[in-house]
Amino acid sequence: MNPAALLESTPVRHRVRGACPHDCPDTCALITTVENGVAVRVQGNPAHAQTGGVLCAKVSKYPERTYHPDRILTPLRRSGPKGSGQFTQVGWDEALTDIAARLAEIAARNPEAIVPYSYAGTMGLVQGESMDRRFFHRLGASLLHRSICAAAGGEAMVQTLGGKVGMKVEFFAEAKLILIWGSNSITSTLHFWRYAQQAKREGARLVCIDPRKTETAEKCHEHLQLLPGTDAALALALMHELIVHDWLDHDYLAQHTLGWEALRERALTFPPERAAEVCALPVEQIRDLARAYGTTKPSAIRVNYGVQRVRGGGNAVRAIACLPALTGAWRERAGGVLFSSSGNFPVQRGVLQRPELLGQRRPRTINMVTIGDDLLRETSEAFGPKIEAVVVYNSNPLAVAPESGKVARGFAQDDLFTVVLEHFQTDTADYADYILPATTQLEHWDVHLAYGHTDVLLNRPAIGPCGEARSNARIFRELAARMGFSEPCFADSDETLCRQAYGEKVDFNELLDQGFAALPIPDAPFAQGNFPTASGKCEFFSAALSACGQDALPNHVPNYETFGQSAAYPLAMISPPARNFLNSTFVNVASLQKQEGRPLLEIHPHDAAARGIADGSVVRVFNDRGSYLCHAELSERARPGVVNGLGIWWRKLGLEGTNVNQLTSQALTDLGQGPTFYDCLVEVQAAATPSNAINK
Ligand SMILES: Nc1nc2c(c(=O)[nH]1)N[C@H]1C(S)=C(S)[C@@H](COP(=O)(O)OP(=O)(O)OC[C@H]3O[C@@H](n4cnc5c(=O)[nH]c(N)nc54)[C@H](O)[C@@H]3O)O[C@H]1N2
Ligand SMILES: Nc1nc2c(c(=O)[nH]1)N[C@H]1C(S)=C(S)[C@@H](COP(=O)(O)OP(=O)(O)OC[C@H]3O[C@@H](n4cnc5c(=O)[nH]c(N)nc54)[C@H](O)[C@@H]3O)O[C@H]1N2
Ligand code: SF4
Ligand SMILES: [Mo]
Repeated sequence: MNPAALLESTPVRHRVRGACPHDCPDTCALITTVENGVAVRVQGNPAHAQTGGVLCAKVSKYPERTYHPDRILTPLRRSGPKGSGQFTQVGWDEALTDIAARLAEIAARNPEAIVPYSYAGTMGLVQGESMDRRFFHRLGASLLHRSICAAAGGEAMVQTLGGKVGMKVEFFAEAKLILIWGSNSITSTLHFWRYAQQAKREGARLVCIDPRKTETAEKCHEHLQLLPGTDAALALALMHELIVHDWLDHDYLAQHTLGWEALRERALTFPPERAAEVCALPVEQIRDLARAYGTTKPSAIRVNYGVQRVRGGGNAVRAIACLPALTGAWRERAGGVLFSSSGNFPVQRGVLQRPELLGQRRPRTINMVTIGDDLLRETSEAFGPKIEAVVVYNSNPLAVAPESGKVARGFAQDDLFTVVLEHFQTDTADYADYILPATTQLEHWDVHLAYGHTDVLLNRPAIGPCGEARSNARIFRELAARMGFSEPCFADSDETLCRQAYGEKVDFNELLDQGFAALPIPDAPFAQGNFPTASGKCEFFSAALSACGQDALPNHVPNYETFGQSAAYPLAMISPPARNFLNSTFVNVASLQKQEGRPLLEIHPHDAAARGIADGSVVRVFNDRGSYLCHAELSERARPGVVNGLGIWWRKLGLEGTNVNQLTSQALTDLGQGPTFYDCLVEVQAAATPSNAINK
């Protein structure tokens, strides 16, 4: 390592700059203090404006996670039945040779029977989307639609604004009105919340739109506690009011938008009274919000992932993304909307992932949301070959994918060959034939984009690998060698991959010197239009959507499982993130698990009373897909009719070895083929405490 780039370097102590790898919009810049080769402290880098020297509670615990006694430190081979979690240690050479032989045998018949399953356990471009993709492209394995988080909203932004682009997050601090729409920002994007707080101190009004009374909602001036999956109706009603009160920027509409007449007509079918009924909100609250949005400048919208995990999630995000063009909010840098900023990053994906290694082959694509069904499918013309092998990395599908009863049955098949690259023996790792120990962010190189700001970050390794852990990129490099893949790109080191990620587009020396580099993006990117759409305008009307048989205009698309329409399952369940976990990561870190307590379901006292459910008692939550046992928390955080099952606990820590995804559905969203985790009806009943209950 170049000592000049270290912050401090003495024989016993040095500090290394890095990046938080987690699936969080904030992508913080880290400083790790290392003493005698041991990482003793991880802090936020004060020199990085977005991080501001502050980390969340989770990543402040990084040394605890890294040196956790349960870390997997050697390769492991299954020694008991699938799912039993029994393994014996094996050497790297034996494990890699055997895995390569098993994959080669399947590939000789049909490589598409092999499925890579990965998501954003690390968001690093090197450990998440480089050598792994080269390996699977060369092999000809099935492709994966990495849809599990943001597919619907992402597609909506692409079809409306032309990409995952929008306001620069720092300018939320200057807004006078902020709509926090489907985001529990204090939990999920703390650094955005800091800007919102700054704005609040300077007199801005904060409005939260969320079915749950979150800690964020409590700190906003106003909370619209609508039913899940009704956001498009609300957005269209806001447009209705902007139109009838003429709170419109006619010049902006004429110059920089496409399809205004048609959208106008659509919005006029959504008077506030109609939205009030759909959303179950007081009509005055909708009118007041419209007035505030129409008359306050600058107005900014932070729309996040909560709105797009329902059938109509794509349409909802499209409707919301249209709003700033009606009022011309884009004219100012503190006006507009931000969903994700990831579309701004000039990542050289072709160079990193080498799709040309596919040659003439065009493998099928497996949607990670439907892995439950797909693992159980037989060979057919429509589906292609039965899945015979899954290589899992950066993900924990047993815990995070919907309808997990099916996911578990799929992974339990004896003739499925499963390899899991992991730090810990997760629910998924329990089903592996081989577990390979992966390095953490403190132990490897990587380079990052962000989806909540617009800086590139570099991560240097702070410490050597724990035990025999190897980086994902190294593991795939070594598997490639054993498969006889001889293309030169399979020799690229992790550091070389870091340099390739942005090529000449980002100054790598700047990254080496300060750990981050800002992208050159105008402060108010759409003040003069210039949207990255085909038309260069904000596309209310999307010809591309129309061409594939979709509604060309945003509309309210009711949930698959609509509230009030099932006598058997009268409650809507949402399952948003817990504050001290990051998806299913950190669930096994003792100090954080202690903060969260135990798996629980928030239920409104009225709904609980109607079912004879006492606070803290064990309840069964169920629907046709399955049943889940946890503790009830009587709480006004839940609105009547809606229960909240905070995620995402490891199944094996649940009362019956399941978690909330036992109940969620594999149905897909209107746009982008994303998941519908929050489109889920259930019933809840009091249950007896099972003998193996955790009581703490
Ligand atoms: N601490 C912590 N931080 C995280 C994560 C975590 O697990 N824990 N996960 C990370 C990941 S992967 C992501 S994608 C982001 C998620 O970032 P956000 O999208 O901001 O995620 P949430 O905190 O789930 O906020 C979603 C909110 O939407 C609400 N909601 C549910 N259904 C609806 C609906 O139909 N309409 C509206 N308006 N709101 C709805 C939920 O109650 C919840 O409060 O956060 C990241 N950050
Ligand atoms: N019910 C419900 N389900 C949900 C959601 C919800 O809100 N409700 N949210 C959904 C969302 S938004 C998302 S993004 C998904 C997230 O789903 P996943 O992407 O599967 O996220 P995690 O559960 O955090 O699992 C990531 C795993 O990667 C591992 N990992 C981390 N770094 C590395 C590395 O460098 N190498 C290797 N080999 N492994 C590593 C971690 O140890 C961890 O076990 O879950 C989805 N599931
Ligand atoms: S999880 Fe998010 S808030 Fe926490 S350190 Fe990482 S990027 Fe920052
Ligand atoms: Mo996510």
